[in-house]
Amino acid sequence: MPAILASLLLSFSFLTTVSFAQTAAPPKLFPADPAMPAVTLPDLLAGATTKEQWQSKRRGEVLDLFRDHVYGRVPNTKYQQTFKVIRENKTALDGKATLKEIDIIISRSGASLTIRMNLFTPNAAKDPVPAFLLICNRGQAAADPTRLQKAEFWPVEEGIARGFAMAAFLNSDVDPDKDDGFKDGIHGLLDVEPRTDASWGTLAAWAWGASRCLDYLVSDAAIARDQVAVIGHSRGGKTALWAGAEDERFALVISNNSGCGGASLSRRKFTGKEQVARINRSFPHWFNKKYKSYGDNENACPVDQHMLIALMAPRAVAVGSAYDDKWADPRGEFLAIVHAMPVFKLFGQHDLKTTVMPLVNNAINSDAVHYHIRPGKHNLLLADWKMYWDFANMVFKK
Ligand code: GTR
Repeated sequence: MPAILASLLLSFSFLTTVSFAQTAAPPKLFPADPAMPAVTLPDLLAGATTKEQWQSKRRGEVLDLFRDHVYGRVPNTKYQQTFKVIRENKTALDGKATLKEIDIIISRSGASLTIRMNLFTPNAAKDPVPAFLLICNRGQAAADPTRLQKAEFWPVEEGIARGFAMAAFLNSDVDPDKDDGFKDGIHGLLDVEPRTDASWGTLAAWAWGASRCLDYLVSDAAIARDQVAVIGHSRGGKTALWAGAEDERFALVISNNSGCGGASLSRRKFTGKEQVARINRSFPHWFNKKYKSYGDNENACPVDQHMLIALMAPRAVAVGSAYDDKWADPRGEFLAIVHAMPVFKLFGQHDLKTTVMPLVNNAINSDAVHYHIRPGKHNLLLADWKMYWDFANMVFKK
């Protein structure tokens, strides 16, 4: 039976059983929903009542639906992959870290593409450490390995101080963020067969790139290979979710302010939030061709984004919203988690125990699921990272 979003109606009640860490900021609730049509979500479980049924059947069906209707399929083209450590500095960050600059080279038929990944690991660590891989959609300045430019977008110094490895790559290395008919980037290298309605778009290409970085990370002795998190903001957050869906080696998947086509439920339609028609107009290359048919026709799509969150189970997933980021629909991001919980529960994990958003500046954590909303604008800030690091410590039992 389709799940009705009753919670849309009671989003303002005070029945909070939420456990949160109160901060100095005055308690503030996210405002009530604007008027919108009733929302009925597609059925997530489709009769699956055990984790075995989910894993052996329903998970694959849902993954295929997302491939065919939203993000697209990676071609089966054969390629070679090599890693080259271009530079290594064992005394980076005043001796606190080792920096490796790694080229991940993908080649086919004499042509190649290089993804540069920068990786800082803490020198104080005796054992392999959890790693955070940032999909950086803001260019080199936001993920600067020289640390001459220190952006909150990639707070390496703080991450290292907390004992994490911090890695980043530029999405543009994998596929430039432009609508060029899929001629450049990895599409130019691997799209050998004619493209179809289901062929991969640019978000899927970036997600694939994250997996190539993971191929390296799991081979590095400084990294705990079963504790790698993938994190992205906005278009990078959409990408992180799809990377986590496609590649179950990611132990923690973090979507920051990912909005439409990311964590936010597409069927929640109101003026002031980005919707499927608009995102396809603005960014025609991000999704597959089929997804275009769901602009102003969301109910015809066999999936909604709660099903994407559910694909992470039983691994950990974190979603962060910003109060002023109405365009991304923070409540839609929260409700996607709420409606993904039935799958986490199949694995014996605890429920969120609420359908009410936490107060601003607060987080809700269950065994494998985290949500927070912070004040301010659309951005990935140190405040967000701190929430994700705290959650990672819970998940990885540090
Ligand atoms: C916005 C876009 C979003 C989001 C964001 C970003 O303009 O509407 O879907 O991806 O850009 O990546 O910064």
